[in-house]
Amino acid sequence: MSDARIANVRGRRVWDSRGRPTVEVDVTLKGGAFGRAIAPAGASMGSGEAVDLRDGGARLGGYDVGRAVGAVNGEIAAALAGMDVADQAAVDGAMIARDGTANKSRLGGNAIVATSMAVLHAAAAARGAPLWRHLAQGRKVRIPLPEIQIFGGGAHAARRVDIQDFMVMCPGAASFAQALEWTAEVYLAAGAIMKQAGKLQGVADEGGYWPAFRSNEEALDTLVAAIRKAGFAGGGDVAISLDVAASEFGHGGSYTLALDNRKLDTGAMIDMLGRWCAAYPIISIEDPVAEDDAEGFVAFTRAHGDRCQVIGDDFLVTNAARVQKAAADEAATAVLIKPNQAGTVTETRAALEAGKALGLGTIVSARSGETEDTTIVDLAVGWDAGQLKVGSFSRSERMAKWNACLRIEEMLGSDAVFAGRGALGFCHRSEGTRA
Ligand code: 2PG
Ligand code: MG
Repeated sequence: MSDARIANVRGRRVWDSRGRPTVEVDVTLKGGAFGRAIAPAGASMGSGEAVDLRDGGARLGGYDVGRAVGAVNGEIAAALAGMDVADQAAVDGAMIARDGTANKSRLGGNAIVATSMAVLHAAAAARGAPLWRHLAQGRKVRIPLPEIQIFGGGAHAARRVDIQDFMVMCPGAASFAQALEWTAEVYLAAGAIMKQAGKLQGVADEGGYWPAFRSNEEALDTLVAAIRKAGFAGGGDVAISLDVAASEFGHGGSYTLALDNRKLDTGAMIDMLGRWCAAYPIISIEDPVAEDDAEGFVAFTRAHGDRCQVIGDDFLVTNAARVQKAAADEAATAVLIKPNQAGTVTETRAALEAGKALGLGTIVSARSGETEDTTIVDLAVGWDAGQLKVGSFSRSERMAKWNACLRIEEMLGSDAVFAGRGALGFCHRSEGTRA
């Protein structure tokens, strides 16, 4: 292995899939190895997330990252100079200490996460290994079950519908490649249905069709129709997954479904989602209630967690302590893992390992603001997360990630094990579905 001490850290402004500025970081090691990563950005964010540093003001909608890039090239570069990238925890710890805030708001979650991931890439490069293999360290890993959006909504589509992500999962597929092919058929069929109905109006932030629906249920009905049209009966091989992202339209136990013109309390919200679970082939629901509704999470998981995966996203914000508490309270059966919610690779991994150790499903996830950076795919495979959420099946910031995972599956050849149905997290271990 070449000299793995950091010679140079360089940040720059690049642009994300919403046309907004974001932070890219290059890390060069003394031995010449190189790593690069770009910070993604969320739109529907948990209040407990690491906070991005943005310039504010009128220019570029306030989204510019001049100060965050300055932090990379100034304080962060100085703090990391000479450090060994083989010790990711020490590098991340140095940035956390230098930042000095609980939410990384001084140097910026965007500056810190891009640097942390660039350091990880440099460490893999120094060992001459693909990142996923570097992370697997010889352990057996699975190719994740993908969760793929067909209709966008919520904060990603000007709140045209309340529910944020209408997705499909293909637990019956034999491989990642087959899951993508089946999803492509569903995406195609959904587009044809929207066109025929005169409702094809482009795509939302993550590439799912723009949700020109009269009700949230109409979106579900259309998704079922698309699954059928694509040749799948629905429920077995191809099923539905939702990200309700309920923190966007509810707090204090009160939920306002603007499209349906309904106000619901927590109990009514859980009942409505329960009716959907009975009427539609839904196998996974993310953030069914708001991040401040811990009792709602417990009640929903108790009612439906035996047949529907219950994912905490805004609720758990990739935080190991919150994951541990949620597992102890049986407030979720799975945890979404987003590196920029935690802010460093080390903390992201801690949240994922906490989830796995406690029998929760783990889903590595992109953000609604993305780039060509495919680091999360390596994390999902190398850490054996079992599930991967990247957005829809269009737009190259999404397809770059699906395609990266296809290449890993091909590289593994006959050693590739597709996580499939077994990766889903449920309440009861009796099916042996949780590894
Ligand atoms: C989510 C993500 C991705 P955002 O809520 O899970 O769909 O959205 O990045 O806007 O938080
Ligand atoms: Mg979410």
